[in-house]
Amino acid sequence: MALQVELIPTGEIIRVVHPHRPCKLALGSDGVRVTMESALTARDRVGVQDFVLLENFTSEAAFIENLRRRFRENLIYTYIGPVLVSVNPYRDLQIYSRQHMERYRGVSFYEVPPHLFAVADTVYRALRTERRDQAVMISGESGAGKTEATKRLLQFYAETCPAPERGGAVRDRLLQSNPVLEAFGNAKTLRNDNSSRFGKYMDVQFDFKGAPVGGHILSYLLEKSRVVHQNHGERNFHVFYQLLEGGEEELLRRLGLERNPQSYLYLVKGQCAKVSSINDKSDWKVVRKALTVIDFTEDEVEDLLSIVASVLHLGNIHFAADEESNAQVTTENQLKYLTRLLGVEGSTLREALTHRKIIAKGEELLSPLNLEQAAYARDALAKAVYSRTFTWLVRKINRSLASKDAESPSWRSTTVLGLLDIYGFEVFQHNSFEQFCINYCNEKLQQLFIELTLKSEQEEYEAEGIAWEPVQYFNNKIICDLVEEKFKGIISILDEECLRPGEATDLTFLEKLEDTVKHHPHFLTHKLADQRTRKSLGRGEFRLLHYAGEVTYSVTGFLDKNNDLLFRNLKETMCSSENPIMSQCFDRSELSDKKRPETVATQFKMSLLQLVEILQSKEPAYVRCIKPNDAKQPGRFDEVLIRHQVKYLGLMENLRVRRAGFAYRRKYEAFLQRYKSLCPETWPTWAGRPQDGVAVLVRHLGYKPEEYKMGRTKIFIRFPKTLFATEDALEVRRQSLATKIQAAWRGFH
Ligand code: AD9
Ligand code: MG
Repeated sequence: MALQVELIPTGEIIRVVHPHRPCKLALGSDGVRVTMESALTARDRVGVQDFVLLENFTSEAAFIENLRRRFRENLIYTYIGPVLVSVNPYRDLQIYSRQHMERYRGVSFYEVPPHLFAVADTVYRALRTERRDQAVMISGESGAGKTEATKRLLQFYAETCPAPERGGAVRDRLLQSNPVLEAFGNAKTLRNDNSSRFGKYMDVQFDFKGAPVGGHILSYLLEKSRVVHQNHGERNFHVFYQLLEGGEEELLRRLGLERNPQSYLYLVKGQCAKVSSINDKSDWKVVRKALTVIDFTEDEVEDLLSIVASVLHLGNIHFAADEESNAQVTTENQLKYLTRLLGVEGSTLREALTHRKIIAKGEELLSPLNLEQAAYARDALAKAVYSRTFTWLVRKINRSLASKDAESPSWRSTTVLGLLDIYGFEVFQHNSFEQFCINYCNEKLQQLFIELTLKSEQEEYEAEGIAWEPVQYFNNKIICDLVEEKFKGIISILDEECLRPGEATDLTFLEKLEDTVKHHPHFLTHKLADQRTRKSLGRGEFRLLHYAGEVTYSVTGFLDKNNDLLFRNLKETMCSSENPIMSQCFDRSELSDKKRPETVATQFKMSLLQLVEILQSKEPAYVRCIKPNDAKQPGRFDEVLIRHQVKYLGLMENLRVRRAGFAYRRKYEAFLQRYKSLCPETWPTWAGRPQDGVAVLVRHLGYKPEEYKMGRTKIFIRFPKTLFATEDALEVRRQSLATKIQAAWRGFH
C-alpha cells in the first residue's frame, strides 16, 4: 500500500498520511509513536510567517509580496516578531471554532501557524504566570477588522478560561455588551457596513485562578453629528433601523412610530435604509435579548427606547416663520409624542425649541429664534440627547460588568487584560473636526507603539546581556506637540477662539493658526504654501503632514463642534424630564455651574492622555489590521491601498526595529528541542543545560561567531539565511527519516 509522508517542522515529528486513516507519528529514541495534533502543514508555510525572516527586509515590495502570497492561500495572519499583522478576508474562513481555540492553547507561539488565538493565548499566559496586566492594541483603518478581532478575542477568553467560582454570568455579560454597544455606536458608512463610530477600550478582569470576573469599558468621542446628518450611502446608528424593523406592533404604537424608515428625516439623508449585509430584524432580537443579559429591567428598556423614538420625532419637528420671521412649531403631533416620551411639559419644550434664554444683568430674557436657529437648536438637542444616552449606556453596562467580588480579598489579586478597538486613521474627500480628532488619536497611539516596541527591544537586549545597537526612526512627537501643546498647539488656539463668542469665526481661527504655527514643517495653509501646492489648498483649509500622510482639513464647523453648546433653556427642559434615563443624563448642577465646561477637543485630549497612561502601565501586544480592498470583497488584494496602510501603520519601521540587531531569537529549550536531531551529541537527548546543548549544536552546525549571540536565556541569530540553512538541514534529516519509515511500513505490510 502506498504511503504518503508529509513533513512538518516540529522537531522529530513527521506526519504519515495513510489513505484511510491519517495519523501523526513521532520518532523517539524508543521507536515510533503516535503523537500530537498541532503542527504546521506545508500550506501554512507559504511565504514567511514572520516578516523578520524576509531576506530583503527593508524592501516594501518584498513585504507586500509576502502578504499577497499568503492572502491568496487565505493565510490572513503573519507576524513581525510578536506583532500580529492581519488582512481582512471578507469571508468566513472557519478559523475561529472551539477546535481552533484548543489548538492554540498552551502551545509555543512559533510552532503553530500565526493566528489571533496565538496572541490571545500568549497574552493570557503572560497574565497568569507573570501576573502583569496586559493590553492588546488593535489598530487599522476603517473596515480593516478591528472590531471583529476584538470580538474573537473576547470569545476566546469567554470560552476557554475557567468559570469563576461566583458570578458566572459575567462571561455572558462581557459578550452581550457588544451587540448593545454596536447597535447604539455603530453605523453603515461608505467604508464599512458596521463601522464603529466611537472608540472603545475594554478591561477584562481575571481572578487569581484566571477566571474572568468583571469588566470595564471606556468609550471615546461618539460621532454624534451622524444623528442628524448622514452622507449619501451612509446610515444613522443601527438601533433606529433595528427598532423600526424588529419592534413589535404594540411597542411601536406606544412609541408613536411608523415602521417605514422613510418617514423620518433623520433616517433619509443617506438614502440607504436597507443594506444587503445587514438584517435589522434579527439584529433587533439579539439586542433585545442582550439588554436583558446586561441587567436591563423592562422599565429601563422602555425608557431607553422612548429616547430612541424621541430622537426620531425630534427630527420630524418642523417650523414655520410667523410675520416677524420667528420660528413656530407646526408639527403638533410630534410635539405631543415628545412631551410624553421624554416626560417634559409641552409648553416648556415648545418654548425651548423656538426661543433662547439669555441672562443679562441678572434678568432672564427670552429671545425668539428664526427658522435657521430653531432647526439648529432642534438638531443640537437631538445630538445631545443621543450622545448622553450613549454615555449613560456605557455606564450602565459597566455597572453590570463590575466584579461582584469587588469587596472580597480575591479582588486585590485580580489582573487586567485590556482590549483597545479605536477608530483608525481617516482621510476623506472632505475632512472636518471629527477626522482631526481621530487622526490626532492615531498619532498618539503610533507614538506609543514606536516607543513601546523600541523600549521592549532594548529591554530584551539588556535582559539578555547583549549590546543594544541604536535604531534610527521617525519620532512623530513633533506632530503630537503641534496638536496638543499648551498655548501654541492647535487645540489651544481653537479653545482660545471658542472663548470669543460673537467675534471669533472658523476663519479667524485659521488666521490665528497661521500666525502661531506658520513655520512648523508639518503644517500648511493656502497663504503659507508655495505657488505649486497652493492650488491644492482651499482658503478655509489647513493641511497636516501626519506620520501616515497628508490630510487637508476644512475649518468649517470647527468652532461650533468644539464648543458643543446647547441652549440653556433646552438644558433646563431636559433637566425636568421624568424619563429616568434623561434625568440622569441632564443634571441640574450643570445649570448653576458658572465654570465653562471643557471643550470637546480638550476633553478628548485629556481622555487620550489618560488612555496612554493606562496602556503604558500594561504589557502591550499588538494586532495591526489591514483592509485588502475598498469594495468589501473577498479575494481582492488592492496593492496600492495595502501599500498605503503598510506605510501608515508603520510596519516597515516596526520591522526595521525588530531586525535592527538580530532577525530571530528563541529560548534555548525551544531551539534545542527543534534542532537537536541535527547533532549526534544532542540527539536524542541532551542531559545538560539547554544553553550548553545549543552551544554544542551550533558549533556542530558551523555557525560563525558573527552570525549569532548567546544571551542569558535565548539564542539570537543575526541573519535569516543562517536559520534557513538550519531549517533546510532539518528538512533533509526528516526526508531520510521518512524514507526509513516508508521502508519499514512496506516491510510491515
Ligand atoms: V471601523 O474603524 O469600526 O469602521 P473595523 O472595526 O476595523 O472598522 P470590522 O471589524 O467592523 O472593521 O470589519 C469590517 C467587516 O469585515 C466585518 O463586518 C466583517 O464582515 C469583515 N471581517 C473583518 N474581519 C474579518 C475576519 N477575520 N473574518 C471574516 C471579517 N470577515
Ligand atoms: Mg470597528
